[in-house]
Amino acid sequence: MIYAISDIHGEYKQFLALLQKINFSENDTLYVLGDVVDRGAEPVKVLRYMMTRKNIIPIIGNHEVLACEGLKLLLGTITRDIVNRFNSKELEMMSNWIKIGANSTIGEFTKLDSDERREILEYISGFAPYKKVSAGGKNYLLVHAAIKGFAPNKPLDEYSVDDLVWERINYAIPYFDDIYTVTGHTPTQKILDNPRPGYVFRANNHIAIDCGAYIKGGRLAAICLDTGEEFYSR
Ligand SMILES: [Mn+2]
Repeated sequence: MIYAISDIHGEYKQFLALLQKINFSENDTLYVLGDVVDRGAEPVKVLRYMMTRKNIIPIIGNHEVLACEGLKLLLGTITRDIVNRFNSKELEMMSNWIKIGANSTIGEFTKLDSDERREILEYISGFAPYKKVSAGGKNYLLVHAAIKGFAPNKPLDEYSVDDLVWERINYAIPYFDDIYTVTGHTPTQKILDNPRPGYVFRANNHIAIDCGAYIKGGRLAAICLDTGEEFYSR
């Protein structure tokens, strides 16, 4: 079976609980739609688990875009006065990243030895911008946030990563007639007039699967792309 989950945000225990609920095995494929890192307590633990599974395919989120830049600055020896080595552009970048929850990622990352840090950074740098998947007779586009500046005839490869990870999507307008767009980025608790906040939201060929794992009372969700079935960590 093929599954998609999104916005794990360091919630390692919920991630393992959800894998157990879907009986995730070597014969399955799991797409992770970005924002693995930041906010929750154990983002690096989640990454290290993902790195051991070839059938887990990561797609980049806005938090990984910032992590790729920020973690690069933390590859060398970590000293108390490390911030003094940053130029003003780097300081601004780090401060923006910390504002959206980077502390847990930085905390775990800086405890690793330098080889492990390099491996983690290399892994995150390889996250795909999007994936197209067919399952159960349906076509899916898996992307973290939205398609900024969407034009029906523009090839997906012509959008930048930033076009795909930051924008708030408009669920009222479908992108495609024959492709379901599966996204995370916006917890379904924050979708206006959503009858089922905190659960998978479907409208107009959109499927929103970020159910706010890091939010109090939220959860991590998986959908099976073959059957449409939903699974929750709690
Ligand atoms: Mn996001």
